[in-house]
Amino acid sequence: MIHYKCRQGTYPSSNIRRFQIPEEKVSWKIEYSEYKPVEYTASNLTGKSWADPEIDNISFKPKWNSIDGKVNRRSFMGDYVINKDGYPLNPIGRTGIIGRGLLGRWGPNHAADPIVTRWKQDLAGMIQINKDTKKPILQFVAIQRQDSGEWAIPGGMVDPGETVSATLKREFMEEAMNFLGKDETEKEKLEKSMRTFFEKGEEIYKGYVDDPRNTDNAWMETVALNFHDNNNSVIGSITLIAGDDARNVKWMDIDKNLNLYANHSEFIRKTVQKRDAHW
Ligand code: RP5
Ligand code: MG
Ligand code: MG
Repeated sequence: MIHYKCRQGTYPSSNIRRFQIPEEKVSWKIEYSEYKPVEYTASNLTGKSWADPEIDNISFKPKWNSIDGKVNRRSFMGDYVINKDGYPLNPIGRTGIIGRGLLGRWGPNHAADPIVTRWKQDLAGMIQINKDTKKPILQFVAIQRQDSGEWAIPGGMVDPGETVSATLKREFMEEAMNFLGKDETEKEKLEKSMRTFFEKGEEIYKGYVDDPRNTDNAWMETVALNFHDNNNSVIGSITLIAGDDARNVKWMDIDKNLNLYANHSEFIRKTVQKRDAHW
């Protein structure tokens, strides 16, 4: 695997330019003495409960490559390297930025991505077949991200001590159902109605995410699961409402022209293969 999105131009929500790295120099194994990445850690990380302190803070004693109390510092990519200055190194290679950028954790930042799908139907309830591929068209619940304006899977960070399956359901309800904007009674009702549906997910992807926020020392990893509403009875019949860090939400038709945040299109393609849908 190689990363692209986290090597492009300006770092998100900043005017920091990434050091431009030719593809053949991405790997740490390749000597690159001209490499002079810019250091950037967003100032609003300081003091946040979800963020680590600076590496040289004497009270910070991270257990790299381990479950560190409630924080998972293990990588799906195998053990990552800690450089001579004590900084974890991105398992894919150079990104043109050192520090943490916008990410809270040094090393892996774990997320979960719920890929909620259904078959596209017409008003009469007939499943839509693509004329060329003769395969049924799959739709997934996509959100438009507040930060970049790109469409994406409604994923989010795994909170300390939280299970991945809890994150998948929570993030979906927050971003695609505006859970946080509801009162306690509504929240309870919604949570209950989603419980069974979110019990039977199928794993699609586990590993590194080519997220535009990645740096040489901090990066995103995810577990993506597919929850398929085969007869449009659970999610298919519920009104989607954008919430939290989503500015829009919709059922998006899937085909090979998808252009999503980070490498989310790749996760969707894998879902299509699994369901033998149109691409
Ligand atoms: C991506 O960022 C993951 O795949 C997930 O969709 C998302 C998590 O970050 P936030 O949505 O919380 O910003 O790398
Ligand atoms: Mg979220
Ligand atoms: Mg999110």
